[in-house]
Amino acid sequence: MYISNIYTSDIFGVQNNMARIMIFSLAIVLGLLASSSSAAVVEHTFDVANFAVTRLCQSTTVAVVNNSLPGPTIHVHEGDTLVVHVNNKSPYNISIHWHGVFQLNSGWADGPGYITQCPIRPGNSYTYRFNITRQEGTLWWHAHVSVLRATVYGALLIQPKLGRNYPFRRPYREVPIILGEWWKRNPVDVDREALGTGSPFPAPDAYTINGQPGHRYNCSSNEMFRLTVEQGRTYLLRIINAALNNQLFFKLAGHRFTVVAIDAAYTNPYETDVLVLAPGQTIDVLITTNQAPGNYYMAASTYSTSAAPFNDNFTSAVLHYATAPVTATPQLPPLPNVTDTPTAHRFYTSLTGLTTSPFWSPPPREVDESMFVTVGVGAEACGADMNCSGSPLGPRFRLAANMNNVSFQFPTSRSMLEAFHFNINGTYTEDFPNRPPVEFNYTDEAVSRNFTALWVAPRGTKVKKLKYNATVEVVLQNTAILTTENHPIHFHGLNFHVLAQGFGNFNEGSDRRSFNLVNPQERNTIAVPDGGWAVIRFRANNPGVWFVHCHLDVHLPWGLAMAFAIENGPTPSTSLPPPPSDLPRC
Ligand SMILES: *[C@@H]1O[C@H](CO)[C@@H](O)[C@H](O)[C@H]1NC(C)=O
Ligand SMILES: *[C@@H]1O[C@H](CO)[C@@H](O)[C@H](O)[C@H]1NC(C)=O
Ligand SMILES: *[C@@H]1O[C@H](CO)[C@@H](O)[C@H](O)[C@H]1NC(C)=O
Ligand SMILES: *[C@@H]1O[C@H](CO)[C@@H](O)[C@H](O)[C@H]1NC(C)=O
Ligand SMILES: *[C@@H]1O[C@H](CO)[C@@H](O)[C@H](O)[C@H]1NC(C)=O
Ligand SMILES: *[C@@H]1O[C@H](CO)[C@@H](O)[C@H](O)[C@H]1NC(C)=O
Ligand SMILES: *[C@@H]1O[C@H](CO)[C@@H](O)[C@H](O)[C@H]1NC(C)=O
Ligand SMILES: *[C@@H]1O[C@H](CO)[C@@H](O)[C@H](O)[C@H]1NC(C)=O
Ligand SMILES: *[C@@H]1O[C@H](CO)[C@@H](O)[C@H](O)[C@H]1NC(C)=O
Ligand SMILES: *[C@@H]1O[C@H](CO)[C@@H](O)[C@H](O)[C@H]1NC(C)=O
Ligand SMILES: *[C@@H]1O[C@H](CO)[C@@H](O)[C@H](O)[C@H]1NC(C)=O
Ligand SMILES: *[C@@H]1O[C@H](CO)[C@@H](O)[C@H](O)[C@H]1NC(C)=O
Ligand SMILES: [Cu+2]
Repeated sequence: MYISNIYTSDIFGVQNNMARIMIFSLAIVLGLLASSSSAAVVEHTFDVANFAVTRLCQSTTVAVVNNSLPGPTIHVHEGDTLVVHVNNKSPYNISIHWHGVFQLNSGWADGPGYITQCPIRPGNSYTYRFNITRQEGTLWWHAHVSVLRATVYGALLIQPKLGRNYPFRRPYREVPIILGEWWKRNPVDVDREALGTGSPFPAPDAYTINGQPGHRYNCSSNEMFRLTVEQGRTYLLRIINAALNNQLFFKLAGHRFTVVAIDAAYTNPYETDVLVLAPGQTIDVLITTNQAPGNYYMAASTYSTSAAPFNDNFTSAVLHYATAPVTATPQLPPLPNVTDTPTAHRFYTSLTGLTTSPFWSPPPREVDESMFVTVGVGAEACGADMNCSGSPLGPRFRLAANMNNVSFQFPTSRSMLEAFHFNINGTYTEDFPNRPPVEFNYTDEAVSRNFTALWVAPRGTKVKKLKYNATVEVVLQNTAILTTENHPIHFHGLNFHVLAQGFGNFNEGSDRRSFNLVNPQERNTIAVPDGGWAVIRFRANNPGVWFVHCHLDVHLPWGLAMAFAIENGPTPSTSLPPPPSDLPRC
């Protein structure tokens, strides 16, 4: 009935550590390692190519890595160097982003197309080379050109270096759980059509867990991820939301979760029976297999705050106790309502950072740069070469999006990082504003409806330049223009602390008093509340150009993005080295 599949090999733990220890000992015997260092070079090859994937009884040719969906899971230890040779054997321009990796002094390996590199063209290769430092937990990798990340993605799991432990009880096994979306048509074609007609990106035909839809979709009952567990053990589930456009609730029948990390930053343990992840976010949870032997469904369903299309069914997988009959009907967890903002908000705001983590750094108390950034959708004239008959705004307009009334325009002639590093004019301008040009009641839908002049933001490729080590506070304020919506804003190259979140307009007087400067959560992607705001702080300690954008993929070509350009520090170790010689050029 169920297919116990490819993922078995990814459930690592004891065996994997044994292998590492053996390699480690061998290295000492060979005298290859200096006394205390256990850092390894982990090397992989990714072949990106079109491949016929069968889901929902239908075969669809899509780009994937190494003929698998999801692609290979990468295992590293903190302190390792990761080297990945990417060969583009697909017909598309691609690049790979290592989502959440700091890329300290290695911005050339970050991956977003036209930001830190030009795409790898078909037939070409590029080697990503970077260190994994001062972060542990679950991250992931995905394509960062067009919508290719719909099928080009996989897990990147970071364990403590040998000799160090997790700041929680040692799990018996670790299991990646990657949530995704599946279309019966190649997403690249779906995207071309949506962009060409100004229509919204259509809902996926299914959500998936580890690439499989589960039992709720037509013709998918054999396509299910199954995790076999032993009684009375602790498992670490490393959950990733790799979906393009949907936030997802996640539940597991009969079991509670203890959250121990988010976005590869440790949290204080937080007990809950429901999780919510915005696209781009990850959560590490412990579960204990202390229930009656049997089968239990895990399931993920939409959390939606907008009128955008979503799939109204849910994806499922089975947690199977080894001693129970495989045929026993699994229990289903009750899932929250699609619009259950109180449940999502409770989860998002209950997490706090673990100040005893070896990588904890307190949020900056003094702020050098203070920004107030509006985030939201808007409109744009339909292009002369387009037919916007599918646009919800009528044929003359299509949907767009902006930050502080600048709708981000990708450059085409070179990457922004090359322009920054080599001081070349004309690729971007340094005038991203600290505040929106017009102050209005940002979250009042009546104001937004009445003043249509607010809708259209000019396109621009603007950065905010930062001195090395500057401390920055950003109030992210959602707007009600056209519609309110929760936007998950992702920062490349940095984690930030989340000091506070709320609904309505940020209030300088009262909301500032609610800041958590003691143990705020640390993340790389913040789901800014629907019709609300979030305040974050970070230290600009990583030279380079760092993309900041909505991780709802559909909002990226619409322009919901900006970038920080962080200058070099005073020393070589605080400066960005020159690019590798194989960096793809335009
Ligand atoms: C991907 O496939 C290539 C070519 O078959 C192989 O050399 C490589 O080891 C594979 N990589 C991973 C991470 O499995
Ligand atoms: C990465 O780590 C290696 C080995 O420790 C070191 O030689 C190299 O300088 C590091 N690279 C960067 C960009 O920090
Ligand atoms: C979800 O799938 C189940 C099982 O196939 C089906 O009974 C149900 O009608 C579906 N719901 C929706 C909203 O499509
Ligand atoms: C599933 O199949 C049934 C029966 O063939 C059909 O009526 C229904 O519309 C299908 N649902 C979806 C979501 O395709
Ligand atoms: C979800 O909530 C909406 C708004 O409160 C309500 O209209 C709808 O009936 C609810 N759906 C379910 C399945 O409870
Ligand atoms: C735009 O597309 C619609 C639907 O495909 C079609 O009916 C219409 O004729 C097209 N308009 C133009 C100007 O091509
Ligand atoms: C770049 O632009 C600045 C400001 O307009 C100007 O001062 C500088 O000379 C230009 N540099 C080059 C290389 O053109
Ligand atoms: C903004 O609009 C909201 C919703 O209409 C209203 O409740 C609030 O009082 C307004 N705020 C200000 C400062 O006018
Ligand atoms: C919006 O326009 C309507 C009709 O002109 C008016 O009654 C209302 O006061 C306006 N609302 C705002 C917030 O300006
Ligand atoms: C955005 O800029 C345009 C062009 O300068 C202006 O017409 C519009 O009112 C601005 N909108 C906002 C919300 O500031
Ligand atoms: C950057 O800030 C950190 C933390 O305050 C400090 O330890 C470091 O010396 C600073 N570096 C420079 C180059 O200013
Ligand atoms: C692929 O990338 C190259 C280099 O940036 C660019 O010239 C070309 O137009 C791109 N092709 C497509 C189909 O986007
Ligand atoms: Cu968005």
